[in-house]
Amino acid sequence: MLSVGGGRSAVCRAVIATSIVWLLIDVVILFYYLDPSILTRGQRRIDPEPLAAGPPENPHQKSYESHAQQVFPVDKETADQLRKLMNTQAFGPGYHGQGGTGVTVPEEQKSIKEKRFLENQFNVVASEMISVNRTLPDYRSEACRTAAGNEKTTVGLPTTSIIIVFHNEAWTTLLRTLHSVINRSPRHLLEEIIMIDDKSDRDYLVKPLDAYIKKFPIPVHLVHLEERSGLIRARLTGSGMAKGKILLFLDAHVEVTDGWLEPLVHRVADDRKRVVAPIIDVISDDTFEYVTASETTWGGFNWHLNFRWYAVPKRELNRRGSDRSMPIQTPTIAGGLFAIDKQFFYDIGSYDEGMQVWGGENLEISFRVWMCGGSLEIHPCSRVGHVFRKQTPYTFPGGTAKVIHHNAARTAEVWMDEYKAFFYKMVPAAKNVEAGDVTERKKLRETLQKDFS
Ligand SMILES: [Mn+2]
Repeated sequence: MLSVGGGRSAVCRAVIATSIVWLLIDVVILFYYLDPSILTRGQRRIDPEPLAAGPPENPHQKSYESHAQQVFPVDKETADQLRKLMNTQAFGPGYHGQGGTGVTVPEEQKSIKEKRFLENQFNVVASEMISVNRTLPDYRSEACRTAAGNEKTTVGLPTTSIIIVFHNEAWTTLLRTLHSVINRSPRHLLEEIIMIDDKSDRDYLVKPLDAYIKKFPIPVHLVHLEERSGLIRARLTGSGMAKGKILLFLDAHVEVTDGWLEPLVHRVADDRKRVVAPIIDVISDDTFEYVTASETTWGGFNWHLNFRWYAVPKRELNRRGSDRSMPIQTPTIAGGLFAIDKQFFYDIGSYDEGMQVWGGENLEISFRVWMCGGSLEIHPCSRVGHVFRKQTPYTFPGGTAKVIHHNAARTAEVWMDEYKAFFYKMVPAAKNVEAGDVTERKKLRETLQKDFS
């Protein structure tokens, strides 16, 4: 028995050592491709060589073992999971999608593609074919590039905490979000990235992700919520932890582009009552092609209290003049991505915690910002691509309509005075939905003493 046990443990040790070495090699390859020169502006590193087909044999397994455990202290199961994930994940050049191009999944993978589309309501197979470090062109207008060149230095500007909430996000889209932020943001403007896992039930988002984020060259914090909390409470958990002066909320399937962060930080730093969003470009949910959106679109809403994009009217274009680098003042923001001064965020009542899950909170904060003496802007010099989906992959407890009506009714009850009648006229079903207790929010409005007009 003893000798059998000893043999087994020797085999175990060998298996563990081999896994760790493979893992270490993967990590080395990964961070080789992660751009270290984040302080150099305007230079995009061109990846020099395609990925090697596989790691070479390593005769020094022993010495690597302790090193690997220091660099990447994970148990064997996590190491195995990570190795599998990294095999599905593209890092360098030689992969599809470089320069923001789209990919077509080969015919023989069509059925897998269609099946896996349901995982996140976008083409996961295409996402896996594209490098998490893929290159993107500089989409900024000439005016923006000139403005960036003339702008006073970014040294001395406040730091930003980026807050990303996710639930069952795909591994590659989540990583591409992180890699693009780290590759394309000046290090001295980034305080940290805070990730809030709104109780995902996918294993890879727990230990493997915990291990992976430790290797980034900036602090990345990851909190796994114990209960499904919804976007609002999850974001509030993130903002409560933030050490930066500016909060920047980001979606979990985005890619930021060159120079995206500086204009947002400048505007908020110049006036802490400005809430500033980038232009949200479109990453195709099918091919992952990066498609630029119009620079003259702003956020509005209809009387169903749905957020809508509209063409910027003449009066705002006239106010802005011919300068294409000047921010547009927008009635509402899409809510997925925006920067806000942390203190101002709390001064105006952060978010309405009576709202559920997701949806409608962007109109509530938009109304509140304008009514409390702030303003909302879309900055045409900051561009972030977002995977727009045709339908949500998530389930809403009690039904989507009920949640959306509940949230919208709270906005109407607290902030819209007699205009709320338009909403109830358009959405009669909302009358039968319990809006819940809005006393606190009404009190907040009274304190802030403003009117909806
Ligand atoms: Mn999204």
